[in-house]
Amino acid sequence: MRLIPRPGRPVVFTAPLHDARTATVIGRLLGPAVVVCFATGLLSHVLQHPPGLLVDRLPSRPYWGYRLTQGLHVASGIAAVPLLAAKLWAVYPRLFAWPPVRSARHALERISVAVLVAAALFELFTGLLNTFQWYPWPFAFVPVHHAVGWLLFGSLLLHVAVRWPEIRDHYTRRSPGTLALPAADGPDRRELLLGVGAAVTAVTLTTVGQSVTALGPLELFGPRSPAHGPQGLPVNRTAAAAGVTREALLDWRLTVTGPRPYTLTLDELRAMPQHEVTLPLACVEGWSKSARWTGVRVRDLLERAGGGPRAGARVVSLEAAGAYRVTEMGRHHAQDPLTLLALRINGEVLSLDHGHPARIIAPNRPGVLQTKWVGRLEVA
Ligand SMILES: Nc1nc2c(c(=O)[nH]1)N[C@H]1C(S)=C(S)[C@@H](COP(=O)(O)O)O[C@H]1N2
Ligand SMILES: [Mo]
Repeated sequence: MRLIPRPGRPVVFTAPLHDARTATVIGRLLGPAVVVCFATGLLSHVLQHPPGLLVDRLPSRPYWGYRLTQGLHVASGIAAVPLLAAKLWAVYPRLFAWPPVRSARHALERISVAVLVAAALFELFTGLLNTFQWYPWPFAFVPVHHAVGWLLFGSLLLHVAVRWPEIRDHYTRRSPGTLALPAADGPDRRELLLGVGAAVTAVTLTTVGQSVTALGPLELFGPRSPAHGPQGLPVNRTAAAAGVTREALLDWRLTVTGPRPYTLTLDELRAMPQHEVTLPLACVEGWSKSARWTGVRVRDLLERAGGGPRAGARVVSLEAAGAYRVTEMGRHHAQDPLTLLALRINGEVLSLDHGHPARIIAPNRPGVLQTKWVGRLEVA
């Protein structure tokens, strides 16, 4: 790249890699990554905070659905990091465009690009730190990450609309850049794109093992390797962090409320028909891991309390406080034969950190809703 500085004048960039074609080629990869990330993020948000009307409509199948979509959310976000870096590098000379504002339309366009860039940087930064459970900011992660996601998506749509002529020319190969610079497709750009491709492949392969078990051995940077943790599964919130102690569980009873409320001791629960399911725990933060769970079907517990065949449930944890102490379970999940109040994991009694004495495990459900240390089930 050649810089031609002139006193009192803007810097001029003449390298072909900073042309519209490079920006478009990278945008063609970055755009879909952002769209996949946005769509899967929105889905995750709806599953975690379903609007009242939706609770009973959320499907419990395919059982691996959330593992796939949340794995895609985190993987597309991670892949977008090198893509965004390359894109910003390709277009940053435009920051120095002269004159900085040519017209009202131009000013608006520059503002919209500023919003787009800021929102994209913010989403990737906060999302990435969230996968490490690191929150060095004064706001709540979930609502802000969600709101800025909409801002990012909206400004992306606007950007594509404004830039449509260049994008269309790129596809129809009538790009003025290509005509004016016949060498623009030379090794320069190819090398840049190969480099970007290699970076995307590297960050994906070294992190995706956190949700794709077969690629686990390649996982270097996934923040919480699914391979580690007691009983073959990582722990997100420990019993100590949740304030749940062994003493508090000494006279534990499961309370089930409904038309015919009852309570059960752990021995009574163990005496009920036990079922075994293999289901993944898929954390919103990107890791997931399958385990063998044994316990009592939630629908059997609800039915015994007088819940009909369409009953949903409310699950209440013993944990004193915390965003996920109480969760709603729609009827498709509550009635699914795979949904258990699990007492055992991989053949062992649940450890305290995994939710002893009883926890929820349900198909196609975010990890945050797989409530641990369950104390009460309510027919809803
Ligand atoms: N009561 C309660 N249950 C909870 C949580 C919690 O904070 N409190 N964390 C959830 C989250 S975020 C995840 S990913 C899973 C993790 O389960 P594990 O620690 O057994 O792997 O438990 C869920 N169950
Ligand atoms: Mo989680």
